[in-house]
Amino acid sequence: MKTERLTILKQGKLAKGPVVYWMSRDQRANDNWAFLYAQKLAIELESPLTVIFCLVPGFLGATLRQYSFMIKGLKSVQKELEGKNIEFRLLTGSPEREIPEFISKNAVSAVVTDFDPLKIKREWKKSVQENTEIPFYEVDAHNIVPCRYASDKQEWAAYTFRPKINRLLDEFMDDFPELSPHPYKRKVARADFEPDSVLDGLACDKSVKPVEWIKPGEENARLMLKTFIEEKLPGYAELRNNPALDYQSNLSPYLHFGQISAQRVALEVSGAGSGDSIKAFLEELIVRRELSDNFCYNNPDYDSFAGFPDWARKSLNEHRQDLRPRIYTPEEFENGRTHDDLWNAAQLEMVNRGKMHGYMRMYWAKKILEWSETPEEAQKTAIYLNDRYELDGRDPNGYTGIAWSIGGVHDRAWPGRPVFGKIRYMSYNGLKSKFDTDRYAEKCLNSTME
Ligand code: FAD
Ligand code: FO1
Repeated sequence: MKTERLTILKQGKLAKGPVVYWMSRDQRANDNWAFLYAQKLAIELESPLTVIFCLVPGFLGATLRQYSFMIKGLKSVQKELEGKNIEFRLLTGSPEREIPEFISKNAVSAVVTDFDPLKIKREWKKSVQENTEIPFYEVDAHNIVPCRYASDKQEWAAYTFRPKINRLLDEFMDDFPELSPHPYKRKVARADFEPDSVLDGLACDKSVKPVEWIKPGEENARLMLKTFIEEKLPGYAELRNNPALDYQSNLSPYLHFGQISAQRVALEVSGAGSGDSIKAFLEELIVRRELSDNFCYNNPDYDSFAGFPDWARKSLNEHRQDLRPRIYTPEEFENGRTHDDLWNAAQLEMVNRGKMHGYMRMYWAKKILEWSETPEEAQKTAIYLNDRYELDGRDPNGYTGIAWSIGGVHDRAWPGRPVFGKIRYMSYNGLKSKFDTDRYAEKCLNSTME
């Protein structure tokens, strides 16, 4: 593994027990640099290897829809590890308490965890670091070019970030070794878990039901990738921004939960050729996605108005008193009860399918800005609804996508207009000129969780 992926959070003193991989963002057995590093360490120390996942009830407002997808995915990880002599334990509670407790009860010799720029994750790690004595490592298993290495500051836009990524890409598109069967084993009772009983006992909002059209887990993620490459990739450049059609990969729920590696996706897609569609897809998968991690890692205000660039804050402030053509409450937004049939259709698609078409997400968020009292309230409503219904929510891509739409992050200033100021505007008629909006609305009205 390239050492640039590794950060030593704590030197510490080795103990005698197993090496632990504290899995959090990258919830997969294969193509996982953090997991591979933990195994390398365990083999060097001639120690057993244990994976722990700390299940946190009410994580950033997650509902049954997201927990069901995640926990069923974790079950498939546990099954895969049985054959490799690697223990998988599901802990439940706050990591600040559960992780140090597991470490001391099991005389854990060292801990490896995966990288995540979100504030809540960094707080967890800081607390664990302060309450344990053993070595604590972090490996960026999510980005192809490690986030901390790609750039040492918040990037202004995709055009400033792209050259830094492209210069390093070949070096970091190295192939993954296999996760081998582990030579050392602990004599402890197995700790199996049953997804349905874990979900029954989990305190979370169960009114947002799981969706059926997409199945969780590494195997299903690879199938979705295969289908995308074979059936949609050739048309991606031309049709990906047409919400009436379905030319996106549908990989974001898998990428969000780390059930597939973005590096694996990039390796397979690059292997399929080098045309415009491949370039367009890799731009989104690598530059746009890793730019989101760069934004969230370098800007602690990634989820608030303060995180917008100066020009955008100034412009939105100058237009605070502008008359809003409409004002909707969060409930009216949530129930898709606005005057705009296309906005309502997109909201229905998100509620029913857990995944709104990418092109409509921009329009959806921008209209929330136009129809809310203040930009702060708009951002709050957009984050709340996105994270409540989307399978890929609670993700750096989401905070960044909403900050781009409402606060001009990674975008430039546009000619001023009421309410928006210099924030890029999108119009209903603009959509009508771009794709068959009736067909899209029809698709959404017929959408179900199936
Ligand atoms: P594809 O077009 O197949 O793209 C493949 C992958 O590339 C995506 O899974 C994603 O990882 C990456 N990607 C594509 N577009 C973007 C983008 N604009 N920014 C960053 N990465 C991108 N994405 C999320 O993963 N979670 C979210 O919560 C989320 N919220 C968003 C909110 C708004 C307001 C906007 C404008 C965008 C949001 N996005 C979010 C980014 C993008 O819309 C989704 O990643 C994409 O639609 C996911 O569907 P897909 O995997 O089928 O996309
Ligand atoms: N990560 C955890 O380590 N433990 C959890 O219980 C957990 C729940 C969860 C629920 C919904 C969701 O969208 C994400 C969740 N995550 C959890 C975090 C996730 O693994 C990602 O790391 C971040 O959300 C994105 O960086």
